[in-house]
Amino acid sequence: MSRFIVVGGGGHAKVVIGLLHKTGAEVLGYTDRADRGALLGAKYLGDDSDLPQRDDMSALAMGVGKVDGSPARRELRRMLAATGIEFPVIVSPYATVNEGAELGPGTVVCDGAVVSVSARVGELCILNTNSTVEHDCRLGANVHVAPGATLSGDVTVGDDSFLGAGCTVVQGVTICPGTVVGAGSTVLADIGTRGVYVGSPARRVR
Ligand code: JB3
Repeated sequence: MSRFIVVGGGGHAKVVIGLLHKTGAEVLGYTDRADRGALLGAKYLGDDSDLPQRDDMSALAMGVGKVDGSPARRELRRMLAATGIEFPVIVSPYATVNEGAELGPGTVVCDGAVVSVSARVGELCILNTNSTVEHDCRLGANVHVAPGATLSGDVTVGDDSFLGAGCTVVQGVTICPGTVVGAGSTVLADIGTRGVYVGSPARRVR
């Protein structure tokens, strides 16, 4: 059984801890900048600085979430890679991952999420509750598909993008890295300039 330490102690960390419990993994605790109390029974272990010296863990999980187009999580993972400990894929037993789908290291697939046939998802992505990544989608690294968001077939999403809760991206659209799509928006055309896009059809607002 893998013995995880979760990096981060907020709401997303709690989701990840809950998923790990459901998969039967052991959670030794979490690291953060300050003690945020027990998270579903997982205790605070201090900050990240001790992680390279710890010999009691076999896996790390990224518990720091994202609601922006920032690469910060990827940079954090690169720093922690110095520990030599990997970030395995974490898939809820209540998610559906179909034939030919690929998930990169550290990607988290939450309850009710669907990854359709031959979709390729990069490292450190969050496929949040009830999100859908349809057939042949291509997601880069560190993409957050928020709860209820739907990517139709053949959608491409660049690194570090954030697709807000309940948004829809129609088939074949390509979204450039670092893009933020607002909750409930509908993306009908390619997005080639990073920024924040809102509305139906989604338009750049900054
Ligand atoms: O939208 C949904 C469903 N979930 C959101 C999630 C994806 O992102 C959620 O609502 C939040 O918007 C966000 O969750 P997160 O990241 O848990 O939010 P927050 O409460 O801000 O917790 C982040 C925690 O990570 C804070 O306690 C930070 O101190 C901690 N943190 C930040 N950088 C870090 C680091 N912890 C460690 N160990 N190392 C870091 O470098």
